[in-house]
Amino acid sequence: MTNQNTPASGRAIPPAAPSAASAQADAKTALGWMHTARFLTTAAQLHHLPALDLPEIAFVGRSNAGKSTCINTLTQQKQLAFASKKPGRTQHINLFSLGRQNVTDAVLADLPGYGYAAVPKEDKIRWQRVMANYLVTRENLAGVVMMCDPRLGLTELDETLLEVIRPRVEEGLKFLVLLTKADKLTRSEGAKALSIARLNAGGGEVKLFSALKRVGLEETAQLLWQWTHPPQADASPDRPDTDAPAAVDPQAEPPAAD
Ligand SMILES: Nc1nc2c(ncn2[C@@H]2O[C@H](COP(=O)(O)OP(=O)(O)OP(=O)(O)O)[C@@H](O)[C@H]2O)c(=O)[nH]1
Ligand SMILES: [Mg+2]
Repeated sequence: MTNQNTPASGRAIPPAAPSAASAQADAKTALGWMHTARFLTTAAQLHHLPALDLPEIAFVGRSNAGKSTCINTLTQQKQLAFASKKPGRTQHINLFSLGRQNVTDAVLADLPGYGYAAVPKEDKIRWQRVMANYLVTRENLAGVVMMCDPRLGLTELDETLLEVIRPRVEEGLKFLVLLTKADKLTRSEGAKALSIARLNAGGGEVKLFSALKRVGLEETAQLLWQWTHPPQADASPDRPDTDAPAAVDPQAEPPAAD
């Protein structure tokens, strides 16, 4: 992996000021943070969700797209979220806390998938309403990860969801499309799926992801860290941020003396 502190010349760039460093984490830090995930609560209805004052990241997408598997892979835990071959496995909103030493600093939300044909129509409509309400009203929602199987492309329900969250994205809600099960695509199919999804994602980020081959794992963990640890406006170089990962690159050569 390229190190952003070391340019091609091999000369080290001085570490960034702590305010910038607090939004960055190397892959190891980000994955370590994800691994702290633990079950918080489950809710069948929106009003059962606890009001939280912590950034929340929701995983949304069609049933069977791989949301629960993605959460298990990112958190490096086998059965934190329920994943199953049978679509419609996740039927509640499940929240997971993240943060070291039991100090929660962010929350992940595994949402039920939509578009599963075998679900009775009334249930489908009810869930679509719950989902839309969640995405519009959840005050601490900081980011949305939309999981999409590129072999199916963005479906009508995905498009509807994009419309629902568009106003919030314009106001700063973070948004990522993960093209799942990338292990089932050839390299050129993956590249094509990426460019199509980028056109449709309206400026949001798009990445390939495979739980099986661990594609996109580190970048996604780092992005979620960034979303939930924004730079602190009042941090200054003489007030070190003790939570920030060390901005020291062990491989960088010391700056040359002038
Ligand atoms: N090949 C492959 N299969 C995957 C991958 N991720 C998930 N799957 C499989 O896809 C199926 C559905 O995965 P889930 O994680 O349960 O999907 P979900 O989006 O949570 O589904 P719902 O809870 O029904 O909304 C399971 O059989 C997983 O093993 C992947 O990266 N590669
Ligand atoms: Mg699920």
